[in-house]
Amino acid sequence: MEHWREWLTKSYGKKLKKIHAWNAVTILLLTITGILLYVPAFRTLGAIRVILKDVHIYLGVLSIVLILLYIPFIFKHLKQLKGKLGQRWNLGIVLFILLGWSLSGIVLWQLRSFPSSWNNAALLIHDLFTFVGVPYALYHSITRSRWLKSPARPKRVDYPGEKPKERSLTDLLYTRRVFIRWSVGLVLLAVIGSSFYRWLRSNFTGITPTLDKLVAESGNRMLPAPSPMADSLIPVGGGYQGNFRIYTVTPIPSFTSDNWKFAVTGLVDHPMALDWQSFINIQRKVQVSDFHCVTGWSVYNLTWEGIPLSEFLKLAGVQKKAKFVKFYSGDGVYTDTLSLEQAEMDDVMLAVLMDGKEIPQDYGGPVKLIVPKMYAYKSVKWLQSIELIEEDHIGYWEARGYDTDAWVDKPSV
Ligand SMILES: Nc1nc2c(c(=O)[nH]1)N[C@H]1C(S)=C(S)[C@@H](COP(=O)(O)O)O[C@H]1N2
Ligand SMILES: [Mo]
Repeated sequence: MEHWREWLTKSYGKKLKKIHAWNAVTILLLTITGILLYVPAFRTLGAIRVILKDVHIYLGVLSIVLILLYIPFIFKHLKQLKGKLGQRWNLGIVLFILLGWSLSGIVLWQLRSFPSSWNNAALLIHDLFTFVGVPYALYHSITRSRWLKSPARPKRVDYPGEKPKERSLTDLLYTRRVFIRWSVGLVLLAVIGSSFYRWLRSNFTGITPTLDKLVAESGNRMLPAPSPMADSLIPVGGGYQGNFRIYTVTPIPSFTSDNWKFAVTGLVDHPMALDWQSFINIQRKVQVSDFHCVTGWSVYNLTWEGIPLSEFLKLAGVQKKAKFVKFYSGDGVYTDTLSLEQAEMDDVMLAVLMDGKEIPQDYGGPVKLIVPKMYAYKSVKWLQSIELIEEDHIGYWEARGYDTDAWVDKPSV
């Protein structure tokens, strides 16, 4: 309350200054939390990530509040900047960037309230604005910081009849300033440019590694290779659209058909331990589905070929007591669970082929669990065993704050 009264009595100029200062701090904190969330190496931060995401969202809301606080001043501010073309441009660019960040941020925050086909566009815009906005903000704040501005440029006075000095202090200062501006610009370009380049490459297909290349470079050696069914070969989905971001919480494991085993254990009548050959001898099926990560990116129209989980459950003979299915990754760390009812959905699949090719090691091959109706943290990569259990198990990300409810679209009740 006190704050508001204080705010209302402030002069126009002081209010603007205050908004500017708050905005600067908010953007700085958003940048730091955003970078920590974006860089894959920091995924091992676990529970901290979930907190970071919340903090990032709160900061984003704060920055939207700041924009709203600024709106009443916009015309007065523009009038004040009359004739100052550079500053007007700056204001326009800043507002544009803030708007892009906010709108795409809201979609990412409320992912489920928007069509899932918006995910990628929102993330793309959010990333793009970050790659442009963060260097802009850094450049803006470094080149305008006080140590670059002072000592103020002394006014040049020309006396009639006197020759101006060859190189005055003013000139030196000026060149120093120009020099520093250029260096700041170049350093920013070098540091941010390389990740921007990588981001561009991975988002605008054509230059991204093709599936063939990924398969060829895969560290897995699974022999014999499963031969794709006709629908897989085409592939019926028409080829997947979008890009995976490679996520892992451990070093990426590799497998050969010699050391790979698949186990079905727990509350089943026939526990199973299969080698690769017996695994791929089981009848597979082909399905087309989308893959949605809860962080906002999606891959569409994937043609998966694999064994329906329900088929496996039938083979193993689920006992009455079993209520949940627990999935273990061959990385030794990642796990997740589905209720028995969810596990029996007909599109839950133990996939071995993607668009007719072996699933690359990076994407979770040789066997990746696919749960199309749920966010992809349910889709355990390098799946190596399943266990039928009575009590619920809390999965890797759920234990770190992810929603246990991973439905992409809430099932209608
Ligand atoms: N073993 C394991 N499986 C995992 C994960 C992981 O870190 N380790 N990440 C999950 C999440 S959050 C997503 S979005 C997808 C990502 O799959 P991709 O790396 O093939 O893009 O895998 C899921 N399965
Ligand atoms: Mo994810």
